[in-house]
Amino acid sequence: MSTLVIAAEPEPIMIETEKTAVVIIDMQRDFLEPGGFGASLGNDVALLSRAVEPCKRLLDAVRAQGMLVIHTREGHLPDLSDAPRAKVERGAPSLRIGQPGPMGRILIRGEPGHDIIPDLYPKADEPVIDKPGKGAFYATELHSLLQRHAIENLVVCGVTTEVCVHTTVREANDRGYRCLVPGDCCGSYIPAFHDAGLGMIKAQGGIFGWVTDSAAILSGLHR
Ligand code: C5J
Repeated sequence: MSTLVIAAEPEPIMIETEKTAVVIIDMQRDFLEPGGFGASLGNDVALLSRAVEPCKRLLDAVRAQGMLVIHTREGHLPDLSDAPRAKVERGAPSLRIGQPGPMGRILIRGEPGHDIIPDLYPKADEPVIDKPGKGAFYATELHSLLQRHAIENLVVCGVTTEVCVHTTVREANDRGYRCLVPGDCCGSYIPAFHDAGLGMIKAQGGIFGWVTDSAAILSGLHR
């Protein structure tokens, strides 16, 4: 087991690699690729794709250490039985969950847009958590999976910073996990929300967790 000290805000954090999992939130084609759901809503997907290279470097490094890597995907069953009406009935009718989009039915499991982008594709032995909500703990097996691996710390990255990353960090914090968020491995369509989201995590002595960047984690791993 290696113990790492990672430079972070509001203060450095010490983590043991065997008790730490990397959770990559929703790096799905529909959110990140031109022609996907995010782009069809008028968003500039380049703002999210900036996070891909840092995530890749982080993934390569933590995989080399044998650390647990978990991927998540936001999406629903084809019959929408796991999608609350209040969620489905939001936004322009033609762009709602389940409607045909540029990459298949929007946010439906098994559709091309629901899949993870090729650059960050999960390895065969890496768990993929399909989640119907914004948070990765709601209605999923994530907590029991982490408990089985005796995980105490999470490195949480992915998209979008203020929605699914933030919700997951809040859920994890309430369940007793220490969360470290590398800001350059996260992205938002709204830069001010990205900055505010990271600011909220580290404020008040790290009320939800710690904020760092991929370089600091890599340097902690290689020290
Ligand atoms: C995620 C969303 N993944 N913004 N979803 O953040 O709806």
